[in-house]
Amino acid sequence: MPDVDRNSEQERVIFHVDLDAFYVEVERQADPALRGKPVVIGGIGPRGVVATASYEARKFGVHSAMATAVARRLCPQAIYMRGNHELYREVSKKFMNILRKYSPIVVPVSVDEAYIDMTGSERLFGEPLDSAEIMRVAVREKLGLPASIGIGPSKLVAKVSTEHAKPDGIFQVRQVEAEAFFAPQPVRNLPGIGPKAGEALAKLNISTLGQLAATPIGPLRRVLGPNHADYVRCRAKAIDNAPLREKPKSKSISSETTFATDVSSRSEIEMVLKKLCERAGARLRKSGLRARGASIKLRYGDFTTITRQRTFPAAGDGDQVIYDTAHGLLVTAMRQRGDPIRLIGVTVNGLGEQAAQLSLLDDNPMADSDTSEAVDTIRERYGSAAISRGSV
Ligand code: DCP
Ligand code: MG
Repeated sequence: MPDVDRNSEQERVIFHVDLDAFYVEVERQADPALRGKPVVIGGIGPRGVVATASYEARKFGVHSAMATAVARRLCPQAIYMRGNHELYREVSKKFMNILRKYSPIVVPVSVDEAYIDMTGSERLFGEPLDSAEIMRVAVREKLGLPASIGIGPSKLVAKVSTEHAKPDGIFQVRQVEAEAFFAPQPVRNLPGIGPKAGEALAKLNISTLGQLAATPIGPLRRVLGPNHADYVRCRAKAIDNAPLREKPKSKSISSETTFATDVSSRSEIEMVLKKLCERAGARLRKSGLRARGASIKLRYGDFTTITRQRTFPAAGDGDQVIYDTAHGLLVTAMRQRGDPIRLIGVTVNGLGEQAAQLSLLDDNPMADSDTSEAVDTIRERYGSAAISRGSV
């Protein structure tokens, strides 16, 4: 992998913009009484999961993806509320449109996060630190929301910079200083290094990005995989030549797990299924998309694998509709074959921003199989008397 050519054209100027405590700040716009207080948004039932927490609640250790029950122990004084995802999607669109006033190249990466190519924009908006401040003020004035901006010569450096800008700030790192800026940081700060890779690297006594960058490729290939190792080590040196263009949107989101030993207890399988549904649901909502349906995958002890798919009654992004659908499929599959299960997975699919509402009364009827599946789902939820098809 070549080093960055410092004599090549002008260094790119990439902004990574990320709203602070997005769901919370949107709720605070609607209800100013929530300002300055610890607020937690997410599932509020006994098995709910935290979507996000205000910075006041984060001081107590509350964070995204934590069980709400744990959050309640850490920060009982916080205000707990369910989110309004429809509203967040609307605000997200407005946010992206504000960013588009500053550059033709704006690449949204999640509901509240985008990369912007600001290369060559100095004549229009001034030096990067100044244009970033103009942008932050615009977001604050038009939406009332605090934003943080990381500035770098690549998406990677800009994204890592944002973490240092948060909350409500700007942080710039230039290419000449990027490797030194990365070196002391924990490996987990590198986007793409999750808990598993973090643990694997810890076994090699690698805890910082500087150590990772200096490790011979052989041992790294063993723990990170032959293809991934070179890529990760390059990024640890803050080298990233990836173009800004949007990567093709994935049409599905999956989450699966392999049991330590094959399991046949229905309640145990249901518990895991619930977790997988919540995980897929959180990723779905974070992406700002809705799904049209879900599928489950079951692998038995003898490695035979089945998948079962069903369409939702209406496009959705809630844990409940995902779980209800996946659970219905599981029950049917287990009735057909009760053997111990080795692996279980959940996929939400048919993702889209405007995923159309499936309506049984639609003038323009959907494919019959979709109708049947939607009817099946409603029957399962409300009993078979709840719905019957017009022609029956
Ligand atoms: N989100 C979610 N589940 C997660 C992570 C995020 O539902 N596991 C939602 C809630 C967040 C929003 O996506 O408000 C944006 O995610 P961020 O990671 O940007 O988190 P925040 O904007 O809340 O906080 P910050 O960016 O200040 O760290
Ligand atoms: Mg955010």
